[in-house]
Amino acid sequence: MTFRNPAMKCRACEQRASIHMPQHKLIFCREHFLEWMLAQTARFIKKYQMFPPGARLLAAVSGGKDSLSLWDALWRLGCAVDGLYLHLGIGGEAGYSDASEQAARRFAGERGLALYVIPVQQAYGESVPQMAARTHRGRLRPCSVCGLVKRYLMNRYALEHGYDALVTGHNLDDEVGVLYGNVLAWQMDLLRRQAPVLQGGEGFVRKAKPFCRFYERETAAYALLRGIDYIEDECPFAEGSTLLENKEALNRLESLHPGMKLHFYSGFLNARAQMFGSSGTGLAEGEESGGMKRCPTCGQPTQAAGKCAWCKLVNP
Ligand code: Q46
Ligand code: ZN
Ligand code: ZN
Repeated sequence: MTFRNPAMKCRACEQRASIHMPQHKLIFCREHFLEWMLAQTARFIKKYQMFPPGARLLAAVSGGKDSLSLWDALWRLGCAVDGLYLHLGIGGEAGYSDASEQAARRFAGERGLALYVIPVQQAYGESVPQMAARTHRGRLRPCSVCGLVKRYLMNRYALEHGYDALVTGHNLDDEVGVLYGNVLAWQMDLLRRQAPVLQGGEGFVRKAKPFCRFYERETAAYALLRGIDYIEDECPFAEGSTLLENKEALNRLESLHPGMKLHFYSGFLNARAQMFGSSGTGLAEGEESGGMKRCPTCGQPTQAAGKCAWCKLVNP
């Protein structure tokens, strides 16, 4: 992941380089790379007006390199940021959920940060794979049920505990992978909602992605060079997903044209400013369709009248 060629010198201090980023034409030692990542994170937060100084933030933590690196960076930038981990009950050979919870707990413990854990099976009677197996929605696509569970529980937790914004560790590879899929299918409603920050309101917490312009390689290097002990295993359900296929296709293009992923994303943000009037801010889910209704069971927003998708899932 890191670049160690004794002939390569850091651009800032002439010490031995640790990382080469041809897409930015930058070469840095460990210290200057970590400094650059923090400065860039602060710049993106400001540029896209993600949240004001002093905002109370909740980081969605998975135990992986992106979310732990983001939590670390925001903490070092002086943000007030707690963590939320959802134990989804995903097993696999490596006991994915147990191992990732341990990584998140270790990280928080080492830094004295507050981490809240929601054990889904204990709290709602079923793990996410069990919910998926029981329902038509999830039988072939567990990620669809998992996405619903994560969106609902994180949003609700953040609102009920008075956080100003929920921050997630999505990186550039995630963003362009989703963007590519949405463009291929011309999903205009999803394109409208894909932005570095989604404004809150009407039962939705504000959501921000401060790492959305970092390559996955950069967030991995941040975790490695910072000594963050993250879980390397991917969720067993991620294998074979369309998102992974999209990412691989884009990686092939990137290897031919360094910087291509960043151009694709920043070009999209410019185009979205022309199409929707804002480059960096998207509307909360459902807002563009003319307001939301309230779920009669849990009070959370829902597009259709009657029970929300979460209540239908856990209480059919
Ligand atoms: S955790 Fe859940 Fe992901 Fe696993 S089941 Fe799919 S959505 S892949 S980010
Ligand atoms: Zn240096
Ligand atoms: Zn509901």
